[in-house]
Amino acid sequence: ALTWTNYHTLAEIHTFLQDISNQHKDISEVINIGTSTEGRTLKLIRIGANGGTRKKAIFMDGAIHAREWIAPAVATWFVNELLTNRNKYTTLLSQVDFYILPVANVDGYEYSRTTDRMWRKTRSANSGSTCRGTDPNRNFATGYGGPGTSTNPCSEIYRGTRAFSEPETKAMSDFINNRSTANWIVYAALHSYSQMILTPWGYTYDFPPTYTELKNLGVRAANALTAVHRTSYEVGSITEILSPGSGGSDDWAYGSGNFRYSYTIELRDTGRYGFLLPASQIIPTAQETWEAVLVMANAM
Ligand code: 0X9
Ligand code: ZN
Repeated sequence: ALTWTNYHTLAEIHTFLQDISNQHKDISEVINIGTSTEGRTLKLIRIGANGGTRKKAIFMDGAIHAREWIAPAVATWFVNELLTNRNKYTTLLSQVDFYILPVANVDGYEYSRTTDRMWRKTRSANSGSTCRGTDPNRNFATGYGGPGTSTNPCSEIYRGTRAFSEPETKAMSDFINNRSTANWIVYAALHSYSQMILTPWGYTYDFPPTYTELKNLGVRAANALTAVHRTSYEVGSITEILSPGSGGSDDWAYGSGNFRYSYTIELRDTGRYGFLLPASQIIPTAQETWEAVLVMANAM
C-alpha cells in the first residue's frame, strides 16, 4: 500500500492503483487512457459497483501541473478511502462511478521529482525553441488562446500550437467524449495552492449560464471542507476571484457540455509553503477535501 506521510513517485502511484484495484476487482478497474510525450502511461481508476448503462459519474484530474504534488497525494488518498472503507460507501458506489486520474501530467511530474522541483508544464519539445513544455491547463479547447495564455514556448502559461496538441490533454478529452457508459455530472480538477473552489469561466469575465447552481454547490462543498479542520476556502468564478486563464480542463468540461458541474479545487496552503507543502499536511488536506468531494458526489 501507499503511505500518506510522504510524496510518491509515478511508479509507486501506478503500482498502488493496480494493487488496490486487484484487491477490489468487483468494484474497480484501472484504465490506461493514453500515452504521454515521453511514453508514460496515463492511468486512471474507475471505482463504482456495476451499474446500468450511463451511470452517473464524477471525473477528477490531479497533477495537470507537475509541481503540485499535493494533488496526486490527495487523489490517491480518495482511492484508498473509497476502497478500504467501501462498506461506508455502498449506496454512493451503487449510484456513482468515480473516475480518478491522480497524475495527468506524468512526464512533468517525474521531471519535478527528479530534476526541477518547480516544473509546471508538460515535457514536449517546441520547434524553434530550446524551452520545453506546454501548460496543459491552457491546452483544452474551450476558450483556447484567450486571456491568461502565452504564445511564447518559454512561458509557464504557453498554450501549445493548438488545442489538444499535448497527448495528455488529448487522451483526457477523448476518454471523456467516448465513454458512453458514463453520464458525466461533476468534474473536479485538483491543483495547488490557494484554498479556493473555482467555477468557470476562466476564459472570460462573463458568468456561465448556471453560475448560481455552480456557486451554491461550491459553497456547500467548501463549508463541509472547513468543518473538518477549520481551513478557510474562498468560492467563486476563476476570473472573479483568481485571474483569467483560458483553455483549462475545468472550462472545457463545462463548456463542451460533458459535465453539469465543473470545479478546480486549489488545495492547501495560501502561500506559507506553497507548492512545497510539507508531507505532514497530506492527510489533513485529504480528509477535509474528501468532505467537499462527498458533497459534490451526493448532489448528483
Ligand atoms: O492557472 C491555473 O491553471 C490554475 N492555478 S495554478 O496556480 N494551479 O496554476 C487555476 C485554474 C483555474 N481554471 C482556469 N484557469 N481555467
Ligand atoms: Zn495548477
